Amino acid sequence: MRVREGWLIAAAATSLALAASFLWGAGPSASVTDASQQVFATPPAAAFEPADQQVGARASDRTTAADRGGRGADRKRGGNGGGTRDGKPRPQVDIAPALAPGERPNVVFILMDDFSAELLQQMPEAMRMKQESAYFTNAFVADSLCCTSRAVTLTGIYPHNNGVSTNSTGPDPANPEGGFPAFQASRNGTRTFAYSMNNRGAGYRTIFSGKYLNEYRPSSGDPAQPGWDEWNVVGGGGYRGWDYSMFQVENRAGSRVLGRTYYGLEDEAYLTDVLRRNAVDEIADAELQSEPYAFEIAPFSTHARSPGPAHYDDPLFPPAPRDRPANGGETGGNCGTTPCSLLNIEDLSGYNDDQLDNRPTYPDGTVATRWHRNREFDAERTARFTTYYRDRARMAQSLDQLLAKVRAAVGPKTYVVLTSDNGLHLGQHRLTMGKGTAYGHDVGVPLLVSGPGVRPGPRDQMVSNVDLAPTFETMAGLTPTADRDGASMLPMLRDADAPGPRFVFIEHTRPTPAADDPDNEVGTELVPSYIAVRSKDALLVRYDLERSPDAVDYAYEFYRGLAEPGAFEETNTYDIADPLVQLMTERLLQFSTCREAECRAAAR
Ligand SMILES: [Ca+2]
Ligand SMILES: [Ca+2]
Ligand SMILES: [Ca+2]
Ligand SMILES: [Ca+2]
Repeated sequence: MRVREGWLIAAAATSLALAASFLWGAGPSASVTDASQQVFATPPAAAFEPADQQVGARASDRTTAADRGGRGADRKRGGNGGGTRDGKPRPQVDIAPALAPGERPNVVFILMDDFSAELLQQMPEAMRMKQESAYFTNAFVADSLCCTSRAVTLTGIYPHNNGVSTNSTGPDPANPEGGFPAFQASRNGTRTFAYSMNNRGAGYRTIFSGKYLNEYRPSSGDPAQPGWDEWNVVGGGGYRGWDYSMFQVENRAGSRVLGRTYYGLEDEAYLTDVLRRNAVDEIADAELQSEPYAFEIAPFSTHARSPGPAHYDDPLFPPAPRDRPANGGETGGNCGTTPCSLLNIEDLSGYNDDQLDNRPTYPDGTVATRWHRNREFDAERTARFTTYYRDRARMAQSLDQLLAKVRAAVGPKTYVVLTSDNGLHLGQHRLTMGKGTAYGHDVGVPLLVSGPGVRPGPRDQMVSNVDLAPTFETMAGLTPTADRDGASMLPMLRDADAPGPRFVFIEHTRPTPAADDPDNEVGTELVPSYIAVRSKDALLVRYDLERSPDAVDYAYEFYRGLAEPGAFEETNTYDIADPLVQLMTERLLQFSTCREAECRAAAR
């Protein structure tokens, strides 16, 4: 077994860190208050190593053992957990300097997996990033299912327009309902933000690392995916954390095809760590190039492992070995900002909430059959969910270490965007582990953005992952392509008071069960198909309780007061006479068939 990682020698990465610390310690960002007045200063050429030295080092180091490159570079650059870039206090920055006209910034996009919002506060580096970022308190995903969400993120197009409704092909391979086959069947590969930034004159170098789309099962020699210059994508097995293959783009006889590298069971092959080392090396190299870059890093954490454990003692949510309890205890290990013992699942809003008053209702007021079980979780089940919660917080620490290294490696012309494809529930609403609902624990995600011209602080506009692709395009100076359903968030990043959407839309198709779907948790499978609209304070869901695709049985849930701290979807108060229900029903119907500008108008 050969482990290949670490593409840049430690010395080269260290010199870049020095250059970055020059910019942060004494650069133009030190006391900037007005974005419009600021442009970048060019760092002195002497701060960088000659570029040819970097390239040579990178090429020659490709096949050396694990620790030579990435890990060595990591260690020299401050160890795990981050902190300041060079040990000095951070400069007091009101706002990062804006770009000069025509300057093209870089974009690093970190997309976590099944990461529920409460985990963010366990991550010390994420909390530091939040201080320097625009952070959205109302960020949602268009569906809380991995593949559907990721297809929306890549394209800025809703499932009903991009053709990816679920994670899996489904019963008819000729008409795939989801997964990579559906993504491909609808020709989404050339509709991604990466394709746009690469091919529409902006000239970006585009890089992808980690988890791409469900049922993407590459083999060595397969053609590369359109739009991406570099590709470090995990094939099957990424959910276990170990024992997986990664595929890179290689040139073979003039063709861009995929080559495969296997990673085994050693501690250092832990996937989030491999992605961290890859990210450091890719960014160190890309920051030195004249062309701008867009880099999506998509770890599999904090998704549950699937199918079985890679090591016999791996828990369902497998943290890096260094973050686990030393003697298998419940409360030890590294949960980040608080001891693991303080994390208890019962403290999350809506845990074990009785569902009798949540049952959907028909417009005539009749109550429908509830769509899930209403069994109260006992002490044993609660203890198990608490164990999962703590292991997820432990898993989040390696994400945090990745984030720290990324933030240390990027220069001031680079946006860093941190979010997740969906959340997760573990006993809230008496739902056993899963996602897929329209409730906040599943569709609400963290969204932090730092970078040039971004004014730090909270944002309360209603934004969706459908808005990410057009945001990245406008960051690159492009007009979003005409087929986008979402809108750029860039004006809100620059000005917290910029007008933004008032509604986000969610659409979920109950998947045809597939045995190998990593999301086929019981708590996901029972969720009926629905469409939903969410405002700051209210949620309207229209379920189709008839499982057959040939018939419908619409019933509704409506919740308000959700803007209150700690509020959750507690009691269904759907009433067709309620003017807010009527307004949101109107929006929902507009959304159900909208395309492009119609979708953006419905959200305003
Ligand atoms: Ca996911
Ligand atoms: Ca390119
Ligand atoms: Ca139906
Ligand atoms: Ca209730």
